[in-house]
Formats: sequence, C-alpha cells, structure tokens
Amino acid sequence: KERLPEQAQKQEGKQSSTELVSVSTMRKRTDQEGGWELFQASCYYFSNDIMTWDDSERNCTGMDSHLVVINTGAEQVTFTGSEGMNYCIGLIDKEKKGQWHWVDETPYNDTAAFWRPGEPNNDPSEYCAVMHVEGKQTKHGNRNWNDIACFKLYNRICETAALIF
Ligand SMILES: [Ca+2]
Ligand SMILES: [Ca+2]
Repeated sequence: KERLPEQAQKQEGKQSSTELVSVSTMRKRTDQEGGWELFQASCYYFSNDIMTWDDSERNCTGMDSHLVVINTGAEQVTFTGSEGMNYCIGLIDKEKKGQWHWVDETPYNDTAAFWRPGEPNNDPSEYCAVMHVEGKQTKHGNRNWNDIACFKLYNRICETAALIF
C-alpha cells in the first residue's frame, strides 16, 4: 500500500475538501497518471476496460481494493455528472433473493441507496449493480444505480481507503 500515502501527499494541495470534482475529471486524472484519484477518505480507480462484475471485483481485490462502496450521499454525489458510462459498483444480490450486499460487508441500507426510479427491477437475470453516470444531473438526479446481468461487460470503479500518515 505504499502508493497511497505518496498519492495522498501529492494531491493534498490541489484539492480542498469542499471541492466537487466531476467524474470525468477524476477519470481523466486516473488515465493520465495511471493511478488513483483521491477524494475525501478514499482513493478511486476508474477502468478503461470492461469486464463482468465478478472479474471486475477480482481485478480490484488484486489491487488491494474493492469495487466502490457508496457509504454516504456525499460519496454518491462524487459520481454524478457528465459521462454516459456504466460502472460496476460493489453491490450484489448473490443469492438472487432481492437482498443486496456490499462487498466490504458494509450493511446495505435502503435509505442510503441511489437506485434509478424503477430499479432494481428484479429481472431474474439481474443481480449485480452498476451506476450509470449520465450528463448533468438529468431527470434522475443522483439516483443512477441499476441492477444488471452479471455476465455483461462494464467499466468499474475500485475504491480503497486513503492512508495518510
Ligand atoms: Ca466508499
Ligand atoms: Ca435493472
């Protein structure tokens, strides 16, 4: 985890805690620096490639992280704004019973869930979750999660705690 303190120090000056960075900006920085984007208490990685949900989670854990877990409304807001892409998030209904679980064991809380209206639509084949980052807080505002078929290929956002010493 040595990269994290270094990354955190490097970016400390360039980002105030109140600044809201658009997902496009975060993604661009990830691309340019091939690294991780610091926001509040976490570092995020935006993939360029697409994978199934399982492979996405495996890829994140291989980098000492996990698919992004949305803990607060503020964190959710971080991932809204112009893009038009689907990203796997760390939410899965493993037993296909309509019971959602976060990959890091954070308790799933309906009141801190940001499903698009009408989602999850509980289609029998849809038990993995993505967020669809769409342009300019459109009609659905910050509510951009969708349950999707796990075998389909999507981009991903990995998250790991920012270690600042
Ligand atoms: Ca989080
Ligand atoms: Ca759906």
